[in-house]
Amino acid sequence: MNRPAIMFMLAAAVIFTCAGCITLQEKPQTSSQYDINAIKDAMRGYPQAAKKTAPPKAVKPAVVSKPAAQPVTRQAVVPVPAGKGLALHYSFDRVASGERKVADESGNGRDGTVFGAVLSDDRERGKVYYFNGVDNFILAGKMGYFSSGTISFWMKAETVENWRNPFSTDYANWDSCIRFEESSDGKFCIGALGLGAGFFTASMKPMKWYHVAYAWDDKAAYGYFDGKPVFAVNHPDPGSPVHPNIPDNAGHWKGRSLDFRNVAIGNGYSTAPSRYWKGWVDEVRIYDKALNKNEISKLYKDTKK
Ligand SMILES: [Ca+2]
Repeated sequence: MNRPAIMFMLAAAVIFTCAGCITLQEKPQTSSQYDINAIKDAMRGYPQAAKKTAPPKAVKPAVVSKPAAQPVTRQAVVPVPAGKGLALHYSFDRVASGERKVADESGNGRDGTVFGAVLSDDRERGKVYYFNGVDNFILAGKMGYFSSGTISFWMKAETVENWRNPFSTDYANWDSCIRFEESSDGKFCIGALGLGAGFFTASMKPMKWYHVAYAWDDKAAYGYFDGKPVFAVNHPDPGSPVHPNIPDNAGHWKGRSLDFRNVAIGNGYSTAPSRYWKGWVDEVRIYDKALNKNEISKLYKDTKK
């Protein structure tokens, strides 16, 4: 074969290869087989996950708004007795140790750091934090691995719209988290790859306080809304896929979901402004055990104002 012929074949091979790449990248993704485990995220087809090549690192915020003033009405922190399973507790009613801090009342010293969120007086609940839906959040940071646990908080949305997150266990780090999420049609759901997910409600309203709790043990995950159980789902088979557009199996993602690398209130998934909570959050708790139905009911009643 002469030299020009070889050059022509090499050029043709390069063109063919590149065309293959383009075809692969642009091939429509399908998500038809998905069910409750990928729930809302399957419906929107995970466009971010499909496009990304590697998840970005959690971003350390560079811009810090003026801190909220410490109100004189707040009380000194009195840690709860040990042994109650509380790993973190922010009532926002107590004075913290430093500027831009919120007090952890669990006794574990996990005071949060405030990034722009504003301490506010709520007509119903007293001291709560307001998040502006652009860049406000509170970081509790790294908390380690929770083989079983419960996340509980009160929330009030100023607007109910896609896809704002009041809480995440891994600030702005894409799928590597347990996160809670609202959508414009009034649904409120959880994203927790490898654990099991569900809808808390399909009729969420703005300017209304709701209590949310999500618990998990070694077998299943449980959702509660305003103190009542609303879903229970077994953890998916560790070898099963989590989503057509997301690599790695359920076992991999379960490990990611249970490792609380950077707990954040007021944000989830990414730093897109649409991911920040617009509204209020109060009485955040994380337990290192799965509270049962009766304990969740009591927690709801005890923290309802
Ligand atoms: Ca409060």
